[in-house]
Amino acid sequence: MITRRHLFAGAAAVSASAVSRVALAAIPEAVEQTSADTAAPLLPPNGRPYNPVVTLNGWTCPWRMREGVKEFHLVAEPVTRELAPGYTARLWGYNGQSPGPTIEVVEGDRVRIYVTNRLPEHTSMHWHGQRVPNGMDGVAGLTQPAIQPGQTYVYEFTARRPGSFMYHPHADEMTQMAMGMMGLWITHPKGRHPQIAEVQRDFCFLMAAYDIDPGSYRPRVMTMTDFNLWTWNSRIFPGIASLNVRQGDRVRIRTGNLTMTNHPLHLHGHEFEVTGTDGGPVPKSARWPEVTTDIAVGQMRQIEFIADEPGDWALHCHKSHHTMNAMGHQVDTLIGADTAALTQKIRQLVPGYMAMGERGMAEMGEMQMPLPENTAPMMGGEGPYGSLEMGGMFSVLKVRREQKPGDYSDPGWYAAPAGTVARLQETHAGAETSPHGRHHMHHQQMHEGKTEPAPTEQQLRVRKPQGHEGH
Ligand SMILES: [Cu+2]
Repeated sequence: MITRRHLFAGAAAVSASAVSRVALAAIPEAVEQTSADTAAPLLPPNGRPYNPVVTLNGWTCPWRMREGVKEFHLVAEPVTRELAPGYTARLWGYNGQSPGPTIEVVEGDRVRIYVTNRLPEHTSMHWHGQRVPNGMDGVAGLTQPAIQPGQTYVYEFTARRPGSFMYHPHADEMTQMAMGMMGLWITHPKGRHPQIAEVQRDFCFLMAAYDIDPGSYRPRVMTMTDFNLWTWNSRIFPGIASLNVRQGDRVRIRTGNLTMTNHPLHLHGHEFEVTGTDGGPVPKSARWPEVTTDIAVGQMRQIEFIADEPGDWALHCHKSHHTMNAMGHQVDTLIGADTAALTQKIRQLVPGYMAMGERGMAEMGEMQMPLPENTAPMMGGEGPYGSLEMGGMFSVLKVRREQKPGDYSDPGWYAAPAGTVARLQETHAGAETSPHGRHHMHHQQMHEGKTEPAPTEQQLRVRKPQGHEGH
């Protein structure tokens, strides 16, 4: 799905006569991606060797090696991004996608990046976290003039420090980041590095938030805090690719936060360490085990762990509103309210009206309510045991013994060995749904340390008047 195109081939804004043939040849062609699928890791065709990353629902930008310099071409432009199957947004991004392609280089590489502006307003490019000459820092007005529509600017520097970085505009930032303009930059270490481990799987994604009204396509850029779409690489669950690994792999996950709030990233089933930030590798003596690490606005974190527990393990933001999709936060809590009479009245005015959540919100996950065109259910995602009732910043780490080295394909759902899945406690027919029956079972187990046969209805009826704490 990667297509190549010549820079000025389709750009009517620039007249061919204004640019000499020599100048045209000097600019590498821009490579465009039209798919939101996770691309296979890009094995370096030249230059120093490295172990490439996998960008979730993204791809790595190919480069041209020219006289020892790695040349990339990024085109800032309006894009159509699939947020989840059947749900698209009109964003701004680079080379056909939001986020833009991941740039991967090696410590010590000389890098030249052409940035072409095809937006309706000016932009610039900032290389977040990197050591660069001041004039390459990309702050419009401070270190360079803004890149006007139709213009191409060239940035050139040496990637001095290995690590996980980002790129994003530093011009009308509020609009341009709210529209999805961002990308990852990975500088791999040159040879072995004392603080950077060799890993078998290296995943990366950026956190971005959007405010898109259900049924519409464009983000509201004035929103400051009340976003309704919490994305990883401009994807929402169940549209976010799973992280598929082989049991025993050392796994690295690099992520950066370009939203307006912090995200506590939580992994199930394993302990990890934060091995690096956008400031560089964390010394081994300064690492400690975690299962959740908070990622503040403008920060990057890289976490590492040994994936030694087979299964389907949730990886998600621990803010529960960030694992939901487009929802109205003005919805009143109706748990315990009898909404039937109200619903009847409103239905006379609005046919098909449904009151939300009188037993909690879980029913919303299962409900097949007609949705407006182009939106996602607030929460959903079918798993092997039913709806996950999740959305937003949620994915699954799939650890499999059979997963081949270098195979990133989705192995499907985990087939748990018999006897290892939480199960329904069989009770006497009818007792299962009785609060008195449940209470009685629990009480008996606590005292006798073993499971007794469920009490009969007759026994329950006899015992009930004597009472157990408040019944
Ligand atoms: Cu979050």
